[in-house]
Amino acid sequence: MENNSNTNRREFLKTSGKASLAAGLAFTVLPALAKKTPAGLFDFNADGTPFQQQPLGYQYNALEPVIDAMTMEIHYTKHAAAYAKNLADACTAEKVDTSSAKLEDLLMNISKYSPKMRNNGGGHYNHELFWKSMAPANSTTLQGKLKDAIEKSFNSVDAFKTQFTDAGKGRFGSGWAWLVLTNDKKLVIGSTPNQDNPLMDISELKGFPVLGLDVWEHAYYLKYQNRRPDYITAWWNVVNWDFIGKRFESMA
Ligand code: MN3
Repeated sequence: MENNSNTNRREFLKTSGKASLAAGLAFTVLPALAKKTPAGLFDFNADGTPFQQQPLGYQYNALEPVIDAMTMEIHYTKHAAAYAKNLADACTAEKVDTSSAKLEDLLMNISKYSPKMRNNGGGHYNHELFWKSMAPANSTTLQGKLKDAIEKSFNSVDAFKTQFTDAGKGRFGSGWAWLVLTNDKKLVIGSTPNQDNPLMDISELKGFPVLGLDVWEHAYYLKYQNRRPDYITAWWNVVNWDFIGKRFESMA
């Protein structure tokens, strides 16, 4: 599987003008998904979130003081690891060949699978994106095309942050706040319940998830207890704008 995947990726990158960009990202651009995706619907050319949990790109304490080391460790080694394991179990039970399937394809067709697949496929994808979306406090800057697009869509970066923060605060119970690029290339903000995400065919909020924020209590309770708004306000300091900016540019 690894060999095939790497070979395909190398062959594709050889012919892709986006090679240098894609190589720096956790996902690359694969023609396979675009072919399988119905025209005009989620035609994002995005591939590649592995079905297996990937190594965390930093230490558990790297995001302190915004996110404490114990929260990071429990979140990564217990919660997120369980989603990956349960996703693997669901794939076995529902005969999804994870050596050839694309997780994004699965999510786009999630209505055809069990609630277990929905919860854990979403849970795994969301967390893999979440880890990569963060970096040590104030180590990156929102700039370039994403900043321009945000200012155009929401009038200002502050207004964008306010609207996104409100989406996270307003999500009742557990879920995620999202910045989404819609199929007609508009940036919108919304939220999803539980581990749903905007790629899912059952989701009210639809599009390519540019940025997602975990607002489950397990993401913040040890440090912030009931103060979800304080967690979100602090979280802006650890957003990895370098990663998110490239992720946006690869789709915009
Ligand atoms: Mn979580």
